[in-house]
Amino acid sequence: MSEAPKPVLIGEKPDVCELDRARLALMNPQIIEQKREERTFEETAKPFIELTMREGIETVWDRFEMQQPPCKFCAQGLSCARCAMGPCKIIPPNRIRGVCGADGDLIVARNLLDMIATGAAAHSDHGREIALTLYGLGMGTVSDYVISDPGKLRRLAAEYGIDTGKKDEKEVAAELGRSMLEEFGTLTDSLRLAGRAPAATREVWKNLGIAPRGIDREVVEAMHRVQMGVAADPTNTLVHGLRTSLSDGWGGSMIATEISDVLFGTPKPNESLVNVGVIKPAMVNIALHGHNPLLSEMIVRAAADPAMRALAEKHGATGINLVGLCCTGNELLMRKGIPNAGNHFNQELVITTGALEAMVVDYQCIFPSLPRTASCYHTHVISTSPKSKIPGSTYFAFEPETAYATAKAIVRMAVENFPNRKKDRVFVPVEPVKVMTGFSVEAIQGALGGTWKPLIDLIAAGTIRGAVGIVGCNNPKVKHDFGHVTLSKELIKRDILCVETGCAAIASGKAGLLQPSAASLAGPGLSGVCRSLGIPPVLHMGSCVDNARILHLAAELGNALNVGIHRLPLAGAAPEWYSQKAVSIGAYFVASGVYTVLGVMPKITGSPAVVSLLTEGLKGAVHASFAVEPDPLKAADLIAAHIERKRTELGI
Ligand code: XCC
Ligand code: SF4
Repeated sequence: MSEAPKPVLIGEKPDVCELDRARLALMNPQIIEQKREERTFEETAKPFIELTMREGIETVWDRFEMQQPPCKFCAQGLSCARCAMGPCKIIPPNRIRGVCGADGDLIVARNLLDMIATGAAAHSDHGREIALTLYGLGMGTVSDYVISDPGKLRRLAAEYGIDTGKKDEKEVAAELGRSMLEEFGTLTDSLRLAGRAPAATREVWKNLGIAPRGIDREVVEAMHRVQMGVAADPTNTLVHGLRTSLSDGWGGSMIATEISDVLFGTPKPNESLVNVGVIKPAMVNIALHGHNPLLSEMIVRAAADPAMRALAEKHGATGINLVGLCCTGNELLMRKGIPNAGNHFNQELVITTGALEAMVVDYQCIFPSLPRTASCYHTHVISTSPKSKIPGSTYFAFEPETAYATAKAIVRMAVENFPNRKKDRVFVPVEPVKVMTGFSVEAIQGALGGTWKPLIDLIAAGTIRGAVGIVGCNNPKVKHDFGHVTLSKELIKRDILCVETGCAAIASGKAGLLQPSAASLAGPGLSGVCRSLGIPPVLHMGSCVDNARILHLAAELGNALNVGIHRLPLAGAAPEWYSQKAVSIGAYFVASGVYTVLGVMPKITGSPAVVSLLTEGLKGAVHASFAVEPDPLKAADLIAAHIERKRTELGI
């Protein structure tokens, strides 16, 4: 047995001193009450937000206030700091070009392409790590993971044209892993899973020249184009943005989703609990935050080890309680029914329970200031990705080859932290909410009896008017969860089925919309369908890479009807998006033919030309466009009107 993996402290442990906190603490109960109501729509988050204000524990909302007012040129996308001749800002009437000669339209377009490429890279690099693990498993260099869904492994291999006939599981895993990894830099100029899209949708891509040619290639080309002296035309620049996003949605993200199912199981409907109330004061609590299930699934296994349970008991705890956050939390919730402590803006609040022994993170959406927050308590922030070594955290290098040993060392560190808890600061005054999740494409089809016909019939009959993918984050520009919950409620009321992922899905969970009983909030058609199938009117389809499941579902419906995705009564929405990843998601929805409504204005208003391209011009190219509508009720109107238009065009 080799030695247990040793952690290192990254930089220094921060120590947020009493003085810092006293400076931030609010005294006036009226102001506290007012801010508490302004900051969140989630009732169960309010006591924690109130505590942070009383105790001067800095949160995302405080930092947002500190940043006000923002630079208005940057807010419009009119600033550029790409090269050393700048930084430049477009301030008419005199400063109308950057030093290089780029005008406002180009600067806005380049900035947007940069955002798409960043988001696509994040999703796809995550997908690469999953594919590498599958490959390693097949080749025998990785032994801590198993094939949990061998049927799906073989189905995917067949999709990749691999002859699986006499091959054993490992050989198939190696071949499929290699085929997928090759798609990151393929010479074939095509991606296999993009072949799932209906022929008419692929035809649109071909005609516009945006069929993705390789996963890394489109991102690299995007980076090339934003180098000074390459991109010069805003339209040409943004058309490549669409191509880049397609390489994420139908490439990197789809690989991440499909192979995570192969390794950890394809989700099936299951029940669990959400919100910060999932923290159990008598137990060792470990929060798993970030995105890649390679880490979180292994922690689940390590925490189930009887030796770890015994150690927890030795330290006076009744056991080990794992809870998820954000998207890795969604992965665990979907596949294992592991409770979820909340979405993006719950990440700091869960620390203020005073009962969190460790926050284990990999990457994406993790506030770099979490170690500061944790330093107000006994909580360890444990980072694990060489791509995201967070100053003030304890770092374990997590690799698939040594995954289990590392996961055990992490769990041990959390358990040994239990005695350091200050009992008088434990604060969990809320009860968790029940949720039903696990709606993979396979699970939805299964619930319908194995074919899409019942769903298509329901849509054709108008019992269900259409479906909307509600996705994305939290953003302090929107009251936490207000956009997600209000929009979801309004759409189900109009008999529009909601399929959700990411932080949007968790928001709906906290608001009780992921329970079969929420059918009572739906219109007469949708509620009847939900009651007969025993499902909620809002279906949780997973993490943000699992938006690939929404694409897959749309493709299945399009293929069943032999029409392009753009002809279906579907829409997308990202009411509280913040992340570059969300921009990539929005772009691949639109590029795939799905009208998408954003609740937060992207930084594009400095260019009327870019605004008009995205909201109008794209219709002529991909038969879909973006809209921006901060009011979720008005967004529901836009979406409902779009769905009705699509229905009329289809003659239903
Ligand atoms: Fe991040 Fe994925 Fe956004 Fe949530 S929804 S804030 S990207 S965790 Ni993905
Ligand atoms: Fe300025 Fe052009 Fe350099 Fe941007 S690329 S910083 S606009 S000179």
